[in-house]
Amino acid sequence: MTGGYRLIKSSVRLPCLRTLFCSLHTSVPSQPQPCAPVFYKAPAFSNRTALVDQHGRHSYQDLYLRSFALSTEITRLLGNPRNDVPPERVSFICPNDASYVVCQWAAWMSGAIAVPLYKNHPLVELEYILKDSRSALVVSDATYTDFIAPLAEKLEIANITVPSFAQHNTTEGMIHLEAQHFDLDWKERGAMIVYTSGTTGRPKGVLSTHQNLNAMVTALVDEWLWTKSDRILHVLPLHHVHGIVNKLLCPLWVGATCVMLPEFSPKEVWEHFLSTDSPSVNVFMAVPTIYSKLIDYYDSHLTRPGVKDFVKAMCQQKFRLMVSGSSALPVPILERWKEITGHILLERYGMTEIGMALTNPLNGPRVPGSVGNPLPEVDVRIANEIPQKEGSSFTILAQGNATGTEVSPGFEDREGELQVKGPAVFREYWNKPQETKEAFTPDCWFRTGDTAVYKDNSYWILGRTSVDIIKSGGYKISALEVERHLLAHPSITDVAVIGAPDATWGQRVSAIVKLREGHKLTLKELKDWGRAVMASYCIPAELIRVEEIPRNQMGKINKKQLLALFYPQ
Ligand code: MCA
Ligand code: AMP
Repeated sequence: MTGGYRLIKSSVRLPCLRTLFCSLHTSVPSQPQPCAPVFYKAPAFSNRTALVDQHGRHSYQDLYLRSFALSTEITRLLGNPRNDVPPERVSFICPNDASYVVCQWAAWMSGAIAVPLYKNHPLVELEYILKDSRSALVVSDATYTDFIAPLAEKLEIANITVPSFAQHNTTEGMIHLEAQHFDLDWKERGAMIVYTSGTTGRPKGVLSTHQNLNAMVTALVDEWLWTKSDRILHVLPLHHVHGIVNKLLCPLWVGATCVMLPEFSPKEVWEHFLSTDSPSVNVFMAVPTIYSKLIDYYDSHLTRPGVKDFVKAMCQQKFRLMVSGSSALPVPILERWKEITGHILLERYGMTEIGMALTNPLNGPRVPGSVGNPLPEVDVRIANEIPQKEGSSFTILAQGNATGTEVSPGFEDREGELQVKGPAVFREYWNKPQETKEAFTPDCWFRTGDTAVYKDNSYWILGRTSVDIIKSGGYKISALEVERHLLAHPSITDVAVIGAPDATWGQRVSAIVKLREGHKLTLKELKDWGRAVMASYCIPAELIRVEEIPRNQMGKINKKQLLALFYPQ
């Protein structure tokens, strides 16, 4: 079945959790299947704390049982999953708390593909994702029901409301596990669709299978030595791989604890870092912008002599690992963070389509500015495309895996496109066979679109091959997509969007616009207008008004020239 449900409003009543858990416990196969989802592991961790959020502590058992209760509601609507029927898409919208895990696990327990929606996206963006993914159902935490229900109704998509954890009450009851829920061929089954911007067209849904997720998680668990005594502080959005896989699925995989904040707040992060409560957080991961904002907060609040020493001592004593990724970590941020906390940030490189590919070592020297070497099971190469009459071929400059990299003779220190192969590489752009085909070389290497070089025994990311991809605060933003939105503004006749360099954000979205005759537009007016149509991080942070946007004879804009003109380095 692909969408088309009439709106069904219902509220999930949850059974007596302890009784349910006992009954489930015996029903789960003792031998987990290859690539089974993370919830298979939960019964083994039982009463351990899986998550701490604004509502309190949630054990693995709690999460498992609540997910199971929700999944029975989902399968009541969508039918039981089968190996011979493609999985439905279940979208969900939640705060950053335990309800997110419950929705994700429930979708998987129902054999569906989980499509996480971002709570701060405007409705038009959510509408695009619901339609593009052809979601059969949208599950909302009670906090978001009023927001999403009218959209679900308009699109004729069923909508279930899950009681929020804050108002959660349980009723007595008993559910028996349907054996077929656990008899699925998980390996090839679609698990998750995450939307990502590209150089052309609207955002694409990256479909990862359970095997892909399994590979992403196990590589990190093995490489960074996750154990169940770890406790990670989670501050990232939950519609991207960094927040979903690295910071949530990894701890849940090993029985560790995820301490989740509703959103990033420098003050609250520092409070956790400096708290003397036990058990304390010992792992942290973030995008460079977050480290930059934490440094700003430190500079304004924590630099008194005694406090400075306390900060350093606490960070050194408490943390075993602090990671940076999602965009290039400027060396000054790495150095300042080391000065403040005594920690050398571990920088790694990844992408929605492939999970993590390259990492500096957990133990061993971390090279500032470099992203280290391939993770286990990951093959990478640096290649240059040679266009042919038909198709193209590639010159291989360097190729490697976790055991080492070989540089082709004569190509030392030469830069090219980073390409990746391995079990974590996604299956397809959802419903976009042509885009999927174009994303791979004829010999099946995924083309990242990042320029890289291998030197001094390490990989270095030099930037994107396309100027139309902007990275701001760790978010990937399509300049062309922002231009498409801005051209719909009644005062704008022509526009070029570029990524202006920025010490805190990596890049800022800067819009160079030509206004209609007689029209005026301030940045504030543009931002206010933008909020209804774009995610907040896509809205231009700068507005430059020009008489004419320079174009060449072919009518093309040279964005590199525009950058040099407006943002000379
Ligand atoms: C917020 N604003 C931004 C961004 N975030 N502008 C540009 N870029 C951004 N990323 C704007 C807001 O609209 C607002 O504008 C102003 O900045 C302050 O907003 P606020 O919400 O207070 O900012 P914040 O809470 O400090 O957010 C900054 C942030 C956030 C925490 C760094 O952007 C964030 O969570 N980024 C992480 C993204 C991420 O997880 N990426 C992973 C994808 P105004 O004042 O005008 O209203 S990459 C990935 O997954 C791959 C696999 C990988 O390698 O990891
Ligand atoms: P996304 O497509 O949102 O998953 O973002 C993936 C992109 O983030 C990659 O293609 C890179 O351009 C960028 N990226 C991730 N980690 C790093 C890093 N450590 N250094 C430089 N760029 C990075």
